[in-house]
Amino acid sequence: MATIEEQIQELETEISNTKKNKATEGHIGKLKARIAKLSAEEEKRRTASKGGNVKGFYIKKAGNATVALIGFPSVGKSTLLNQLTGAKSAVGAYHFTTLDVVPGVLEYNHAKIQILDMPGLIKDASRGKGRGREVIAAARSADIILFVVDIFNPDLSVLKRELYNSAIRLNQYAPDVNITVAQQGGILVKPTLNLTKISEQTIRDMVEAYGYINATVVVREDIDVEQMLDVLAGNRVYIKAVMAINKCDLAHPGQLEKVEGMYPQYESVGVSAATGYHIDDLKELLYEQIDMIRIYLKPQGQEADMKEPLIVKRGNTVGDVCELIHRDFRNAFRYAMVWGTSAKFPGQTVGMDHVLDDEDVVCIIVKRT
Ligand SMILES: Nc1nc2c(ncn2[C@@H]2O[C@H](COP(=O)(O)OP(=O)(O)O)[C@@H](O)[C@H]2O)c(=O)[nH]1
Ligand SMILES: [Mg+2]
Repeated sequence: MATIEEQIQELETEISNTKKNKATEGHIGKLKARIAKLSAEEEKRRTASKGGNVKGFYIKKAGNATVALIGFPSVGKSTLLNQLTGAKSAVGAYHFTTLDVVPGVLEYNHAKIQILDMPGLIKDASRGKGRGREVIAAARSADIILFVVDIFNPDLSVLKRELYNSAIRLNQYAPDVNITVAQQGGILVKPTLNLTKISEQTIRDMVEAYGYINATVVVREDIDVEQMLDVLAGNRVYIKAVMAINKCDLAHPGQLEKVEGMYPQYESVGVSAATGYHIDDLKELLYEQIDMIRIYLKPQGQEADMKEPLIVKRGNTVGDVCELIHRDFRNAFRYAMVWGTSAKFPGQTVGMDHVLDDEDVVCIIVKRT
C-alpha cells in the first residue's frame, strides 16, 4: 500500500503528464481534488502525531491588526521594522539575520498595528524547508501581508507560490460556493449564474473525487478550477497584501515606476528603510488597509474625550461599540447620540444598529439601575 505522500506524488505526475486543454479540464480537476483530500488527511495525521498545533513561534496577537513582513533575506525587512516601530530587530548585510519572528508595534492615528519581522521566507518553505512551516503559520494569522522587495531585485514569484501552496490567498475573497451534505440524490450542482471557467460536470466530478457522495453545491460566482479546490479544501485564508519597494535611496530615475508596473495587483510605496524616505506614506497605506475608524466617546453630560479614541473596525455599529466598552452596556442600552459624518444632523438619536464613521463622537445613554 502506497503512503499518502506516494499517492500524492503519483497523482502529481499524472497531472504533469496530462495535456492541459478544455477536454482534460475535468480530469485534471478530479486529480487535484484527490490531492487536496489526501493532503488534508496527511495534515491531520501530522498534527495528531505532534499532539496538536505546529510548534514554533507563537506570537501573541496584540493591537488592532497584525502585519507580516514577507520578503527574501537582505531586502531590508528588519531595517524597515525598526524604522516603522522602533523595535530592535538585528540588521545584517548577510542572509538569515532574523532567526525568530520579531514583533514591533506601529502606532498611527491611535491605532496599534503589530508588525512581525519574519525570517526570510525561502523556496520550499511550504514543504517545511528552513523554518518555513513556522513562518507560514505566523503569516497565515496576519491581517495584512506586506511584501518587501529590493528595488534592484524585485522578483516575488517564488514567495507568491510558497504562500499559495500554503493555502494563503491574497487580495481575494472566499468563493461564493456552498456545499450541503444530503442523504441521497448524488451530487447536485446548482449554479445561479452562467459558468464560463468551469463546467458543471467538472464541479460534480471534483466534489465526488473529494469524497462527497450526496451533496448540493450552490455556485453563486463564476469560479475556476483553483477556486473550486479552495472551496473543497476549506483551509484557505484570505489576506490583504500590499508592497514596499525598498532601497529607493540607491535607485535610478524611472526604476520605481518600472517595479510598480510589474505589480499592478498590489498597492505599493517606494521607500528607503535606511533613510526613512516615504516611511510615512507606508504607514498611511497600512493604516488604510486595516480599515479601522476612530470613535470618540462622550460620557453623558460631559465633554467628549478627544484625546483617546476607541479604535474599531469600519462598519461597526453603536451596538459593537457598546460591547467593547462593557459586557452589560448592550443590555442597559436605551439610545445613543451621534455627532459626525454618520449623523444626519449633530446629536442625532440612533439605535444599536447605527453604523458609525471615522471620527464620530458618540454618547451612549443607558438605563439607570
Ligand atoms: N541603501 C539601503 N540599504 C538598506 C536599506 N534597507 C536595508 N538596507 C541594508 O540591507 C542590508 C539587509 O538589511 P536587513 O534589514 O537585515 O534585511 P532583512 O534580511 O530583509 O531583514 C543591511 O545592510 C541594511 O543596512 C535601504 O533602504 N537602503
Ligand atoms: Mg532580517
